[in-house]
Amino acid sequence: MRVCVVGTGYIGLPTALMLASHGVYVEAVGHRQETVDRLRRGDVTFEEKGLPELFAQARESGRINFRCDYPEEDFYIITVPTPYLPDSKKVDASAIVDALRHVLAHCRDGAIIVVESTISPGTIDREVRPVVAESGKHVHLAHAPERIIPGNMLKELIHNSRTIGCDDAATGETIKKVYLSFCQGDIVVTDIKTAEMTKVVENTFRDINIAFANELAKICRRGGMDVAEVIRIANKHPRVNILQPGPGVGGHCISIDPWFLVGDFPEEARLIRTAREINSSMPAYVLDRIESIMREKGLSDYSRIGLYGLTYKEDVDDTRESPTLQLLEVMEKRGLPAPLVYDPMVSAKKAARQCFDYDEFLAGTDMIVLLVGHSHIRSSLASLEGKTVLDTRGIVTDGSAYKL
Ligand code: SAJ
Repeated sequence: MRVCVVGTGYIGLPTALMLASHGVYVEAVGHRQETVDRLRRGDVTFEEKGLPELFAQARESGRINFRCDYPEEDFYIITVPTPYLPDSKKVDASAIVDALRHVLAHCRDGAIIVVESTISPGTIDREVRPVVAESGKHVHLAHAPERIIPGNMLKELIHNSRTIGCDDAATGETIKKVYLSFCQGDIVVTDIKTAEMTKVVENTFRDINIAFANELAKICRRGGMDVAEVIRIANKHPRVNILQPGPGVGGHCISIDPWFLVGDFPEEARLIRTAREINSSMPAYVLDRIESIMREKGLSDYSRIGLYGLTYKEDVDDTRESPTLQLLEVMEKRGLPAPLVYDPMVSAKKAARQCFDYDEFLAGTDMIVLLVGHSHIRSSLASLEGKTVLDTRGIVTDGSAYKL
């Protein structure tokens, strides 16, 4: 089997490596020469458990090649990013369309083109099919949305169930064979629009459930109750499973996909919009908490506040849509002095007053706001002794920290 994977980012790279280390010959097409050069040298471009080992295995197999140009193949998987348009909240499929034009210019007649990137229902019909028709090429389109969670991507690539949306059963079977090279989960074949909708619905489900937890945190704060204790007890009910409140929802998936439904169905998607608004309100809510704690403790110097964590969640290095970056934006908008920021997982400069040394960060702060529950802080809670701590992630359980 031979596959061309277009996109070498968070989804494309693990997928390409997984295919190559399971007997498939892979041509991986990257957008930027610099990234392709790094990948050719065997450099892992982002942190993910097991990725360096998988990379080494794939390279040893001799079945992976990184390049910027497009090869002539029969099977393509497109994994490029799909952000949303800030004004209309609709999906921006331009990167898919761009990749598709290149694929169409090089693919063999009858090729299968699978889009893995998340898109809103109807995107293939509206934006992809016309490009294919215009090219005059005969190809089979499919949508097989990825489902893997950063932090546990490789295990989930192998064990998660997958959805394949396509126009005919025979194409579905061919695609299934490719994914079966490594995937041990159930593979469901359906139509394209159902596959598009299912993916967005999965992330929207999680967004709504996190919003519920965040709303409960606000209600419990106002009513003088401990939200962690309320959730812990409620979750003992056999049909209740409340998620955890936090400083907001980040990442390139859950904080974006629900907007596709709001953009396309503004009249109907009311609960979905409200959930998004609740989750987006959390960074400002954290700032309100910081201010009230500062008043209570007689603290007034914002430049001696320390924000711990810049990534969107624990033990990853991805800062996209991160609640901490959103909080920094809110602080700037309110004209407050920039706080110190530290994240052991982030080596690039992302904030004005970012420390790259934990001790330096500790020395410069009176109050620390825990925004991400990295393993690093979970195993060094003793270092916070003597500081005023606001814990937005439920990490400190001995009662010594302020909570959300
Ligand atoms: N979060 C909370 N409370 C929780 C759970 C999460 O505040 O109880 C926050 C996280 O801190 C983070 C955000 O939500 O900021 C999202 O994190 P996540 O771990 O829930 O999910 P992602 O964005 O890393 O990955 C999601 C997954 N989708 C679902 O679980 C339905 C993953 O399976 C998808 O493949 C991925 O989106 C994607 O690429 O679409």
